[in-house]
Amino acid sequence: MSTSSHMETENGSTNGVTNFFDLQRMPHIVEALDRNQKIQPDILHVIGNTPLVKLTRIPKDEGILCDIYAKCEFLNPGGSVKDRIAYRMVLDAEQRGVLIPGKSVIIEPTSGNTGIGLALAAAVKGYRCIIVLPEKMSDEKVNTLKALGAEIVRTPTEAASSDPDSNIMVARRMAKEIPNAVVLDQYNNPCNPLAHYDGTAEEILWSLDDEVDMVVIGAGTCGTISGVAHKIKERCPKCIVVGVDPYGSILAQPEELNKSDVQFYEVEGIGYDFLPRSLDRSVIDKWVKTDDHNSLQMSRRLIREEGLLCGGSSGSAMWGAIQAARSLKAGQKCVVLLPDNIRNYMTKFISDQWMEARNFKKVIRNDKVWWWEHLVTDELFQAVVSISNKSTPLEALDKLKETRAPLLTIVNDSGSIVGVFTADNARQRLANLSGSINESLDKFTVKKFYKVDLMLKPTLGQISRLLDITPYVVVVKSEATSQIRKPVGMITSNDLLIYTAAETKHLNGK
Ligand code: P1T
Repeated sequence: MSTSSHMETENGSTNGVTNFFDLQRMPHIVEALDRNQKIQPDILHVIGNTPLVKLTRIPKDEGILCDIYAKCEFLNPGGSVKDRIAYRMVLDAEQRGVLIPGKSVIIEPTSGNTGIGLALAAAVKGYRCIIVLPEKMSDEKVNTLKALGAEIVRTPTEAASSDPDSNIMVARRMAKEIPNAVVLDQYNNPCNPLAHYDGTAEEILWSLDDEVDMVVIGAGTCGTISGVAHKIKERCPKCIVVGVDPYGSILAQPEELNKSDVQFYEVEGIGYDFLPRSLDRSVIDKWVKTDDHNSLQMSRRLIREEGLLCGGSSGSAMWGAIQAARSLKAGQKCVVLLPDNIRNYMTKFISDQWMEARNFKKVIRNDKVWWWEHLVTDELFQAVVSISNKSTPLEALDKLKETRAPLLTIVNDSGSIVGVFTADNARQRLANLSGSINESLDKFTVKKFYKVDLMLKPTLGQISRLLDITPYVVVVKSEATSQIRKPVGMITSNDLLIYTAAETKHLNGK
């Protein structure tokens, strides 16, 4: 194995500069700041030089006095800001002889976009590329990665970064096992902030003639914010640098680190449960915490009101910008960075039903059908068959066969639902992922499924909207005093149609 020195040693620097953030003294690649070149030698040369676009409607609606400009990183060829660092890390590793075309295998733990950037470079340059990403990340990212020829390894979302099952640890383990593997390691590679110090920040400064009062940037590896901030502080020392960090992450308040603060959130790409080396907190003046609801609604507004086809973390950054920019006066300039593209989320926050299912948006009203506002009753749903999470996949298959049930609900010792077993998912695991029937039931458990809680009085309209995006809805009953959610039934389109047709006949007196 040959591994990038960034990963294994403290000496993570290019050309012998040993201080991670001594960016001024590192070798620079600053592109000519124009778009006039008629022909590009390959798609990688198109990375960067993204437009800075003035926002016209949202700042005005929000009563913001200053000008807000969007740095449109979603227009990069791979669809995100992370194309910049992926290409830069590859160029640097090639120059140092760590990556050898036709021989080295690139392996990277990522939330997907760095993976897409690396897979893009690997496709053009002819490397084998293996991307390790948590289950949380969208299928759209996975399909893009596959189309670029990358191999995919998924890891459990709930695994802490230090767990052996996390994407970071799995990538490290694979790099030891696969000959000629290289982990470029965005968390510990100075080319991550350097790409933004040389590229993103230079472009912002050039666009605004070095007059920037505030920059607002979402924090993941923190390479973007740290690299941009280092350059901007040199040239524009009065500029306020604002970091945006989701609730559930510890980047904004590591000193108050508390395990229970690390929680699930939907927005992809920002927030961590550890401090990456590519974070320099000393150049960040202020932090804003964001939640999914505000972030994703803001992404939808950026698309709908400004025509910017961006992703979820763009909404987080914009929501953070609106909070922070209230302190700026008319004539001042605030830049907000929009990291990725709508493409990554077509079946996620771009879908109204997906937003409604998570209470990020109100369920639409539909006055054309009489049953829309009716409550779910037990005549509507079919009974479910449950199995213990201690069962084996073979026992689950036997139960499916014996009961002819469409699915099984999987419960823990308290009878609370932990997932669903379906023939479709089992077949996919065995056929597509080389799974084995001798693995644990956990590997065959569908954890992303839609459920409604009878205690919250779901309506038939709500069920109908869910059935637009899932073949079945599980009905649970929660106990007021505990976290226990007992599965009591399931509803398919068939159930809803039969129930409403019967009721219609009844209402018509037939
Ligand atoms: O990593 P950083 O420079 O802090 O950028 C944060 C970020 C914001 N928004 C989106 C959509 C992102 O994908 C990211 C970072 N992404 C990765 C770390 C990754 O592996 O793709």
